[in-house]
Amino acid sequence: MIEFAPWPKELGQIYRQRGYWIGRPLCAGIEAQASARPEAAAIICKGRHVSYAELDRAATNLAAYLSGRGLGRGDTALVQLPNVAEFYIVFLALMKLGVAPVNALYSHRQIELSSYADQIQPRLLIADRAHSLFGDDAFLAQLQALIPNLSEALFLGDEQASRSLTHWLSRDASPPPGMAPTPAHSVAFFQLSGGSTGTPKLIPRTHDDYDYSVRESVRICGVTQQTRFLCALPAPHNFLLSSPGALGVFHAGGTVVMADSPDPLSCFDLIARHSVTMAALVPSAVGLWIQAAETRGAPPAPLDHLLVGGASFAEAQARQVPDKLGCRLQQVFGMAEGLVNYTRLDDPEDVVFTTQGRPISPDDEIRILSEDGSPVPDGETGQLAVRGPYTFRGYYLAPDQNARAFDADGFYFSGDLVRRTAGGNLRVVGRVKDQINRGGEKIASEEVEHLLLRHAEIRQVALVPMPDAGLGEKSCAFVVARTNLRGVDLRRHLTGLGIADYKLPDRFRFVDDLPLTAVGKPDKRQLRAQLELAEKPGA
Ligand code: J2J
Repeated sequence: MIEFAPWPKELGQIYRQRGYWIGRPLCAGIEAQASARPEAAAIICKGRHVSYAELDRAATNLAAYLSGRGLGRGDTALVQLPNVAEFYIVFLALMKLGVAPVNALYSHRQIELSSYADQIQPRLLIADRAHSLFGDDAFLAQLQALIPNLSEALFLGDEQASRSLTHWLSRDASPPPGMAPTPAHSVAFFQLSGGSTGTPKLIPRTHDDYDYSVRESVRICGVTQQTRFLCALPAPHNFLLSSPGALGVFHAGGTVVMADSPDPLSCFDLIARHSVTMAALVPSAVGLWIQAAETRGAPPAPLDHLLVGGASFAEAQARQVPDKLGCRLQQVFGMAEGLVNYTRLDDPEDVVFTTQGRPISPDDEIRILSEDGSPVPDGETGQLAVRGPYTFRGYYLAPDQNARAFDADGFYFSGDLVRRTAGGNLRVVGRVKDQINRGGEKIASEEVEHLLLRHAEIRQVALVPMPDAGLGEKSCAFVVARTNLRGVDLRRHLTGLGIADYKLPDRFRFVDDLPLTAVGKPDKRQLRAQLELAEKPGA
């Protein structure tokens, strides 16, 4: 069994009694649809329709192959696929087998993948030959040198049948004999943390807890068999997977329509072509859609429901959604660690436009705390702490980080600053975590700073958010260098180490020294203030 920090027994009992944890593995919902409505379309990907029966069949084929190779319950896998149907087929196959994957983002590169692999010690890698890291086997060999366990590798687009993912998905095989259902209280997969630490942390999610968040999201977002959901952000992201995401759509028997990116022109075309009814976007993409709607007209009519979350959403922009995009708005404030809040479909306009909603579960226990740890009254700002039936209890193998992120009662501190309205809805007003939210993509400042400090000529560095009209925030690195350096040298340094592009600082500022706090750390508040001042019109 994969190790994880469990919920206390008494709480687990309550969550079962109240029908939250129903002992169902994450593959069960899709399997039920495959028997009830085999011909219904589960996925539309680049014009290709994949029915529920085909989805289930292909996943079973892969599970059977992998089982024959000795993989099974308790093993782990590193998966990196783009937004294609195979992403869900692989996920379902691994859920059937009881193999827990990390689903890396397609933008991740050597640093991220090596770190994930190092943490989970996978036996299996599934990746894409079209990705720059996997055009040949050099990086695979590096991973294998790091992870002696890594014995199996399958690739989308491999020419050799034995290593081709497509080959094993399409080769008819019977379900592996003796494949007992995976215990639902075990780890189903690892979700990615946005993080605020030097190495990207992993979040073990159990079948029980994740399935509950998906089922409730389906109910709260009104997902049905008729739903056609546009997945235009990275498929592994928690928002797109479970809020209500593709798993929610599969649970309800609807259809997921895959897009490569939230680019409005291609998305509007997909909406028209496949009668998409629901989409999920980050605020920066909503901005692009509104601009496109102003010049070319609103998205096609079937779209009637837009979920927006992942980053701060300005009220003024929220108010534009119904008029400009011709659809209902539902705000989502969630996190891969667990807690998800939604505005409800029958909420008054004011709640929908000015808040990020309220928790999924009556047993999501929320505390909003002042700096001294005492609860703040409604309407006042404090740090969000939470525990509940689908909020994790610890990062994977990260005792030091866990000691900081949780209190003695098992409440997780998300690092968000929130206010609760009198009606019980939350407003996200800021954050205390050392993170940059670049259009919904999270950057842990410390991770980038550590990598920059590997440059011999850098003495000190501080990465801070700077306001950006399009993305909400971009990143700026303040650098104290020993010699004359240019931004391009440092970008090259980082790209050479192999980090995802979105983590590359958007701007470098070379300074003689950094302002320090009383305890001698870089004073990021002051640095942010400098940037905010510089961005003000007329400054
Ligand atoms: C402000 N900040 C927000 C919002 C998330 C659904 C939706 C989003 C995520 C997600 C998710 C925000 N307004 N509406 O997992 O299931 C910031 C907060 C939060 C962090 C979590 C889901 N919605 N945020 O964004 O794990 O700072 O999950 O703690 O990527 O995003 O990031 P992540």
